[in-house]
Amino acid sequence: MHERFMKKAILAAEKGRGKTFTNPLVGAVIVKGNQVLAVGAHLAYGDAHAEKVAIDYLCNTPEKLLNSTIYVTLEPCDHHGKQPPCTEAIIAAGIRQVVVGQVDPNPIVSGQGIKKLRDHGIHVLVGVLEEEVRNLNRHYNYFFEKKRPFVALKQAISLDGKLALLNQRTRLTSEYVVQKVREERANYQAILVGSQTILTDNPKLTSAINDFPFYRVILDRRGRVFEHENLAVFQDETAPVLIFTEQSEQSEICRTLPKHVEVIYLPKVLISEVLTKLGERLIQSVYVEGGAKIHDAFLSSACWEELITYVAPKILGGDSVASMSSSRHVEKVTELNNVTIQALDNTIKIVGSRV
Ligand code: AOF
Ligand code: ZN
Repeated sequence: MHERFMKKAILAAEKGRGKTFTNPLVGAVIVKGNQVLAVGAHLAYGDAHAEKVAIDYLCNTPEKLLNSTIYVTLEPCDHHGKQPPCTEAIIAAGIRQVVVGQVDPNPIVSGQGIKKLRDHGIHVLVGVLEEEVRNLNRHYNYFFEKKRPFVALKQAISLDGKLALLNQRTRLTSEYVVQKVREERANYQAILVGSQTILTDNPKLTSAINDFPFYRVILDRRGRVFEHENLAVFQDETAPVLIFTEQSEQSEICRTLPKHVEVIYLPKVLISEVLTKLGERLIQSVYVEGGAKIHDAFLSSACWEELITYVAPKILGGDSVASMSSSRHVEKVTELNNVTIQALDNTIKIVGSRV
């Protein structure tokens, strides 16, 4: 029975997908005598929390809330943020039982909400459909639990494991798959590429949905992109651009860069350092689009969780660019886990995790 109502809360939570960054997807369902009285969801960043939406739905018949049960996918908050604490709304409404999908790993909550409810004599049950509930906010959970952004590496390759012709923009997948990738980007808070990709492809790196904080990140040790002020990422101001470089002599160039571009100097552009800096900006997830050297750097750093590969029925051969290549010597095979395979148009999509 608990599972049935929690499933309904999960479905409600999905309504906010892509619109709540950096807040989680949350759904809530109020039940009394096995009957659903109200459903709520967190629909946009900064907006009302799911619990409050469901409670407010019954504002004209508050007596219905007395002795009811609220199912909520994430532990109710107990802090004053952009919204008032949901614990207080639950207590004031006279709700008798709270069924929670998962504890909120965000340190501003993490157990405080559950404690507050129990201190007020409310019965709290934790962990119903926990795995499904955790899947709603994979990146959010990862970020707060591991204290670094979730990283997915994405590549489109030919049948011979190549990425592109030498120094040429090379389209491997169909327009349909390109659109799917743009939609996939919308599940992440940042896209990351190397300077070679910027110089060869001149992409805008925008996502299909642009109404949430979204970053475009460029790793450019030698500061090569600064010599090309007409690049699409400089012209398109719809999302901030962060450029990581080892070139400290950028002050003159930085003055002439558009306002949406920020340069971050690191003595050495190490993947772990880059991720620390992105984490400090509360970026919970990064979609790494290559090219070959950037992917290889992530591979060797072990700072990644998922590899998404699109295999197109094309052959490049010759001196074309190999996927994930560098001069680094390797002696062991990296095997992926939890592999899923899907056919998209004439392309095969393979997703696997590092652990
Ligand atoms: C949400 N929606 O339905 C729930 C959240 O700044 P605030 O007040 O919006 O608080 C954001 C935090 O509140 C969020 O990171 C999470 O820890 C907690 N619960 N947040 O945006 C919700 N229940
Ligand atoms: Zn809340």
